[in-house]
Amino acid sequence: MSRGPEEVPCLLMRGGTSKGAYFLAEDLPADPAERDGLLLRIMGSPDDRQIDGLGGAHPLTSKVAVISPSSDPKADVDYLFLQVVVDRPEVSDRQNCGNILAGVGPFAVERGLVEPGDERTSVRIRMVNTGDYATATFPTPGGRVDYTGDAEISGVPGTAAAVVIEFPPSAKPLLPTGNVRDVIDGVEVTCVDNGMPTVLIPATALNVTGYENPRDLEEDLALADRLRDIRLAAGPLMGLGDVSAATVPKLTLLAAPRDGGAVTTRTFIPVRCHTSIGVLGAASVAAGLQVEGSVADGLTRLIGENGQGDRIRIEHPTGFLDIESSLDGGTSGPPSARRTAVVRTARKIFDGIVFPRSAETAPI
Ligand code: NQM
Repeated sequence: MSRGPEEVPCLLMRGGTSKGAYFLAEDLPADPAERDGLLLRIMGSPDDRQIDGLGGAHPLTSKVAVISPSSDPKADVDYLFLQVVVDRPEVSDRQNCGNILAGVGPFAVERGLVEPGDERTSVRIRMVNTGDYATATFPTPGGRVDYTGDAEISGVPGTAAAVVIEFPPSAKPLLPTGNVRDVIDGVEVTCVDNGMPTVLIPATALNVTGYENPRDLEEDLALADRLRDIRLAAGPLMGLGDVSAATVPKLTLLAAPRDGGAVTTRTFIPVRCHTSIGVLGAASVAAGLQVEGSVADGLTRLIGENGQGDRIRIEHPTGFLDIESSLDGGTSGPPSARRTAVVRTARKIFDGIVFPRSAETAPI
């Protein structure tokens, strides 16, 4: 069947607790501005409801993965993550996404970029946004991706096949400001980056408990002002420059755990409050909890104390996310991540051709 110039092959997938449109890079324009314009029209942005596109009217369901064979000998595929802003005509490549990452390995097998194993397949992924790497391993009995299984993740109903993701240590500093604590806008924070630049803030420092539901927190306009000011000031301190149009750094409010985990979190991404927590966001929180003297001191019940080994359970609004995380250093030099791993699930929802809204009639 011949296709029109703007009819694009697309796989719609749930990756962890997010949902996104997955594309082969060769099916999108090579020019980033042209590509982003097309993606806005595919996802239905800008529009609060994204009614005319694939997007789900929330940052967690307005995501895109662009995947191609990798020329890097350390990787099988390159994964570029793009956040399509719901209500503004913006597409950002300034953050990575560890939830959408969960679908990248299965997508690579579905599209023939990686030869599947008979039982399981491991796909080595270069995450283009950050230059970091990940390896995803998932079941492929008989050479086909099997999405069914008994792994359960908070925030997704039912069970599915486990996608085990391992992150080798990043070359970037874990504490991007060089400090264990910084005072920003009068508040003591810890800025950490274990895959996602994140500002850790004790919830009570911003006059909330940290146990509120995300909607109530989003409606707190005084809180929104404080978070915006802290974020804008944290960006340059973390080496990210002007972050006024970026979706990083994220801001995570911390409170003492209530359900057997290491800490309770409410994460702003960066305006909407996450209904759970991002994977790399959780990896950054887990690392931050282990840094001696961080603002998490006194709020966390850490591993070892509850026999979890290096598994750190991060509580969030809809349950918990377990991260395997351990650090090196700390006493002799700056701390760095030794190992980070997580179990996610993913599911192929729809494979087909997406028809973008026409450039003539789109509101951009
Ligand atoms: O931190 C949301 C998500 C994410 C990102 C966000 C993510 C991560 O839950 O790795 O997964 O922080 O914008 O999909």
